[in-house]
Amino acid sequence: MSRTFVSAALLILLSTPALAQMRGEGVFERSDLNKDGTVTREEFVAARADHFAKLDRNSDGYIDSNDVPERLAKRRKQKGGSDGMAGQFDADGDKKVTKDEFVNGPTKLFDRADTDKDNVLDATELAAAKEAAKAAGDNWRNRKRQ
Ligand SMILES: [Ca+2]
Ligand SMILES: [Ca+2]
Ligand SMILES: [Ca+2]
Repeated sequence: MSRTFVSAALLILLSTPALAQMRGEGVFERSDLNKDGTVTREEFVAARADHFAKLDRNSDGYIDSNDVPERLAKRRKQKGGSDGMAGQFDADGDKKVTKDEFVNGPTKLFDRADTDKDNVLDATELAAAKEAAKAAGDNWRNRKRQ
């Protein structure tokens, strides 16, 4: 009974958009702006502007530690990451990520998914990326359980 409750609670937690975003799930679906089933690099970058607005939870024009839920920040530290967004996107090192820095930032997620390097994620590549994100999530869940 309590075990079921815990699993259900965990499932809800893991389905929250913020957590899903951190794992890269759903990012590409949302990036397919013209809904043709593929995501070009242009679409991916354009979708970031929208993505930024969601991450900037207090709408002050920056993504900084105030916008990162504490439990996510902790999880990143445990994984040996730096202070989250700052490391990857903070081009001028002021610990804040502006919209410009975010939109023009590295596209690691895209690069990793674009296995044939043609700057377009086709259906096969999108499916593979989704599987990889799911596997990463499962790994994390399994580790938590041990
Ligand atoms: Ca598209
Ligand atoms: Ca900055
Ligand atoms: Ca490709």
